[in-house]
Amino acid sequence: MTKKIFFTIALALLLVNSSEVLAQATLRKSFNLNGKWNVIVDWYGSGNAHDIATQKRPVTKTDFVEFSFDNSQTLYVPGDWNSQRPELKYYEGTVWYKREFDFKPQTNAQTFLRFGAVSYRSEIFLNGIKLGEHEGGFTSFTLNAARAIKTGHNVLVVKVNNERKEDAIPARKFDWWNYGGITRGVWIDEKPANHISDFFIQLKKGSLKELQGFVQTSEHKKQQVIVAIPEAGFKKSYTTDTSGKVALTASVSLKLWSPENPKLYTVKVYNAADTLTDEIGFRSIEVQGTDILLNKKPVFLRGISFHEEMPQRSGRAYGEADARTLLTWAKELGCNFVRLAHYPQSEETVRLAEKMGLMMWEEIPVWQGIQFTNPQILQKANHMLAEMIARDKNRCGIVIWSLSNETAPSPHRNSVLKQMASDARKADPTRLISSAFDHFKYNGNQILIDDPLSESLDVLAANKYMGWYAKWPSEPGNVEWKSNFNKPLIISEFGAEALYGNHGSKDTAGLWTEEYQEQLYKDNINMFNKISFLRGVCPWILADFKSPARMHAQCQEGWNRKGLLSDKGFKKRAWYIMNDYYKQLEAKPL
Ligand code: GCB
Repeated sequence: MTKKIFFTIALALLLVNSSEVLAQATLRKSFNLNGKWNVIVDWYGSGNAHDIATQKRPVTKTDFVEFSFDNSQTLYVPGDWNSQRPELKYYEGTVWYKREFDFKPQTNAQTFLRFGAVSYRSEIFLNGIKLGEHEGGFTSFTLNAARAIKTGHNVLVVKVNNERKEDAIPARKFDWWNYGGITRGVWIDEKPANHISDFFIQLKKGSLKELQGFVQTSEHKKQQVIVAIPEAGFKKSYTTDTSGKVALTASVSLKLWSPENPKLYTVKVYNAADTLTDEIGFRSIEVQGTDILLNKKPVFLRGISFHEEMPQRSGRAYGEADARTLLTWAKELGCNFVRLAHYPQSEETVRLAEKMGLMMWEEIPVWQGIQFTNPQILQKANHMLAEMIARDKNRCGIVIWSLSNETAPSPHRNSVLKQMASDARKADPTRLISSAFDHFKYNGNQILIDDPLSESLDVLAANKYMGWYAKWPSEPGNVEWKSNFNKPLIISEFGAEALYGNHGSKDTAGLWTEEYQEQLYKDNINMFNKISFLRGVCPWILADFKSPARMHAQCQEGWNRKGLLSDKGFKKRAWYIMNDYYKQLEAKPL
């Protein structure tokens, strides 16, 4: 890569500001720009950014202006375009979005534009001025709008592109629908010039009393900041250094958050000009040998994975109502843990899961086929990781950050992921780090975990489809798992496809039937019961989900059928097997 290209990329990534992502709608008063936006579908990618962003109109008869929002079609924001208009169902390309709004900036305030997620690339123009670009379809980002916002009428134009590319994350091939669009909310945040631009407050790893974190102010000067948890009688003043940052340390006595008692406290962080208020829980999460300890007690993660998709609507899930549906299913299944697959999901999902007492695994979409030999990949992946941690670091429900899913060991892959593990630990020393593996060694009926990345992880995670993609080497109960590392293991995926209502034999003649899936769940549970270092299970997946990679004519038709629930939310037979297993686990804690 030439120096010039490197710096162009670095600049593009720097145009967005991850640290300001923290200030979500719940923390300060924001003005949302959700609702109907005008759109131009740019089928051949021939739209001219300048003309569209400035809304250039022809003045003379020979002025050549083709793309116009005047009388254009509309799409809802938040919303994927695929489920809103039939002709966009499979669309992969560019759509230009426009929203006009009236605005009166507060005196002495700084104005920021915040996007919950735009899939996958975006360029943002306010009143014809380009504010920045962003790459990555599932993380929040913020842009300083000060140089473009006006008192009165404003025009916001966003170019959105969701083409799959080799050097993207995820790359060209993935097993879910490539929903495009402004898929989460858009907000304007107003902040005093000297505001709290970021803060982190959690319990120190392994401690039930010591706080760890920091407060950062936007003005880089020495100043006083205060952290208060009124219900716990805690209030402490800190002095920042000349960069406006101070490390938080304090001893506190708090009721701990747990799935049984998901206690959240109102926390206030303020300086002379600004106050942020959040609901935050406190718990410790650590690993000791092969145990995962939550608040110092061994815990077994009874999990389920889901995509950010409402199967009954064949579209992305939005907002709290959809999150509640998905998470209520997870609770009904008997879960205390969810894997947010395969990317950071909405802030509403994360906040609600925590309130409902669900621990979370959150991951970035480093999913198979990633170009690890490409020197830009580490930078892109790390940027996504940083944005994920920036938004969710105060959510105690999140216990694991995951770096990747099913990446084949190789020198490049090992070094990129190792670096990411170390960067994630620096950004957040309080949580556990994992990565889902699918490469193992076999020896007779033995499955060995020897992936060299394991050294850098706290929790090992195996995606293993015994009975579906992998043949049983012996009776399920005789399969032996071994690990070269003294660390806890989560089976982060297993399962089989079954078309709801398709009945037949439970042996291989009955592939795609509920009975085959049900037997496969029984067999896998039989195997799990023999793994001494198993500390969590996470079936793939809560509900059938849409994937153009799945085209079996009778059984799939664009759906991955590994759901325990059908595309209409009906329970398949395997649901009840998993539900019984979780009830048994809950009845006899570790
Ligand atoms: C996997 C992937 C997941 C797929 C699943 C499947 O290993 O992690 O994204 O959807 O298998 O159904 O094959």
